[in-house]
Amino acid sequence: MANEILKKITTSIVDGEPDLTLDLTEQALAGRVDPMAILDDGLLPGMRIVGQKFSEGEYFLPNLIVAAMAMKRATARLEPELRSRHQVVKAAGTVIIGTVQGDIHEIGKTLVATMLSANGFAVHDLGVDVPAEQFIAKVKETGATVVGLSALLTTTMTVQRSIIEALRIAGLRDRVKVMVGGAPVSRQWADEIGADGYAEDAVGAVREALRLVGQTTAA
Ligand code: HCB
Repeated sequence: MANEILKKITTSIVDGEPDLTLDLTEQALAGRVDPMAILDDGLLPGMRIVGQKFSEGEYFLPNLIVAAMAMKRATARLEPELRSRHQVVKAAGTVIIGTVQGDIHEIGKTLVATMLSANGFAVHDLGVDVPAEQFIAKVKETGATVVGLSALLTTTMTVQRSIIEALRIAGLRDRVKVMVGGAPVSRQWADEIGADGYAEDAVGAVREALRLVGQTTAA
C-alpha cells in the first residue's frame, strides 16, 4: 500500500496536479505512511523528474510552477507531522536561513527550516531573494550562531560567497558558522567559498547544524 501511494504522489507532482497531490498525501498519512517517506520517496522524486524534464526541454516554466504549487501544499500539510515526530529536548541553537538575493526558490529552504526547528533550533526564516544586509542585521539582532544560505541557480550560488565576505567585513565571521546548500551546491563549492558546512538535504542540514554548534546528537 505504501509503495503504491508513494508512486501516485510522485506521478501527481510530475503531472502537476496540486489537489491530487494533497489528497494523496492525506491518504498516505491516514494509512500511517511515515511523513519522511512521503517527502523522500513520494514528493522529492517527483520534483527531480520535473527538473529533469525542464532541462531536457520537455517541460516549461508553467510546469515548474504547478509542480511547485503541488509540492508546497503537500509540504505545508506534512510540516506539523514532521515537527511532532521529533522530541525537542533543549534549544539546540539559533539559525538564520534564507534563499540568497536574486533567487526565489523556496521549497528546499523551507524544508530545511522546518526540520531544523523540529530538531530544537530557533529558526528565523528570512524568505527568498534575501540581500546580504538582511542576513547581517538579523545576526546582530538575534545573536544567531549559524546562517543557512540556499541557492538553486548557478547564477546565484556565487551570492553565497558574497554573503560570507559581507559577514567578514561586518566583523561577524568569527561569531557565525555558515552552512550552504541548494541543487547546484556541493561540498567542494562550500570549501572553495570558505563556508563552514554543506548539506545535501534537510536531514543532512540538521546534522550539519548540530555539528556546527558543537553538538553531536543525530537528527
Ligand atoms: Co527553477 N530552476 N527556475 N523554479 N526549478 C531549477 C532550480 C533548475 C535546476 C531546472 C533545470 O534547468 N533543470 C534550473 C536552474 C539551472 C541552473 O541554474 N543551472 C531552474 C531555472 C533555470 C529557473 C528559472 C531561471 C526559469 C526561468 O525563469 N526561465 C527561474 C528562476 C527564478 C529565480 O529564482 N530568479 C526558476 C523558477 C522556478 C519556479 C518559481 C517556477 C519554481 C520555484 C517555486 C518555489 O520555490 N516556490 C522552480 C522550481 C520548482 C524548480 C525545480 C523544478 C525544483 C526545485 C525544488 O523545489 N526542489 C528545480 C529543479 C531541481 O532542483 N532539480 C528547478 C525540491 C527541494 C526540496 O530541493 O534542492 O531546493 P532543493 O533543497 C534541498 C537541498 O538542496 C538542501 O536541502 C533541501 C531539502 O532537501 N538545501 C539546503 C537547500 N537549501 C539549503 C540550505 C542549507 O543551508 C542547507 C541545505
